[in-house]
Amino acid sequence: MLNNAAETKKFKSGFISIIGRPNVGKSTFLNRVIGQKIAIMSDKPQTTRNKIQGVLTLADAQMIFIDTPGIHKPKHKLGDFMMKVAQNTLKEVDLILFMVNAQEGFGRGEEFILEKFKAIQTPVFLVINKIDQIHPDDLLPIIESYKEKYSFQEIVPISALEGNNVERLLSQIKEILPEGPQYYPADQVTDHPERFIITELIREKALHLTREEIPHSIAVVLDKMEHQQDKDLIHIMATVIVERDSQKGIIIGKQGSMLKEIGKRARTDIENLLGSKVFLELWVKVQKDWRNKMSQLRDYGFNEDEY
Ligand SMILES: Nc1nc2c(ncn2[C@@H]2O[C@H](COP(=O)(O)OP(=O)(O)OP(=O)(O)O)[C@@H](O)[C@H]2O)c(=O)[nH]1
Ligand SMILES: [Mg+2]
Repeated sequence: MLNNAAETKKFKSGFISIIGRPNVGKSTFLNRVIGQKIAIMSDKPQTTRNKIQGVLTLADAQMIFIDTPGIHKPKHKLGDFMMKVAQNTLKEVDLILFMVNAQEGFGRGEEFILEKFKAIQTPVFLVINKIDQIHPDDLLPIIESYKEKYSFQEIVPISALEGNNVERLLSQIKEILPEGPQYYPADQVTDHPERFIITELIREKALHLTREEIPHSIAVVLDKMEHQQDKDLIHIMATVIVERDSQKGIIIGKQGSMLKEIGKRARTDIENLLGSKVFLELWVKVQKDWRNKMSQLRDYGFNEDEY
């Protein structure tokens, strides 16, 4: 039997949870690593609601990243749910990436998260993101201040947006992963079905185009997805759920202009995702107080049992 280098080098794999306060850039990092948009991003806090796995397969390793909702103090049932999702992933992973924003100092939010780490054995890397936004001289003091707070296995400054140092972080991650199997086929980049990503892309456009009061009041449901062979396109029908009539008005916009713009932008992303022409039909519906009603949350894909 041949015993060449390739045979002696064992395959490594593992689960890596990305944890941090809202808006620090967790989803941006995930998309950058995967090289494809699987998690929506926005400048509004609490963009990510569900746990999203992104899979990176290399010749000698597979890394399964888990993007989580930003950790914060819950104000309503949806917030509770999001916190639970973030915390439950901590225990069972091989590595935690604790992401912070280089522009913001250490605060109560960070302290709250570090407290959670003390109860678990999982190694933690501190990832200082958005270094493109600070002067290089300011980096060392940030690193020093975090060193005192917790014994991180590594401290890695990056820019998820511009890609600085991301490769280095990946090789450090590979370093500490255990030997393990290839859990997913090499061409699979996420565990989430296309249907979920489609509704998320629509939600993202609504987030981007509307102001503060809207973002957390919406959910998107996919009503129909059908391949129309004769026209060689995919017909998608989806409903945007809001909490109040006034919000419905905002989402629809003047003579339907807002909804049209949301649809136009979402369609471009969905076409990229599916690699096909898409006809997107959007509807808007008011469902009062949906965020506090657990049964409705389930209808909209927030399934606690999965976590
Ligand atoms: N300048 C800069 N902006 C970044 C970087 N990474 C992310 N951002 C921006 O920060 C904002 C938040 O990014 P997200 O990836 O949605 O943040 P998140 O941590 O997933 O947020 P939640 O899902 O709400 O917890 C977006 O506007 C991003 O474009 C970075 O490295 N540099
Ligand atoms: Mg996110």
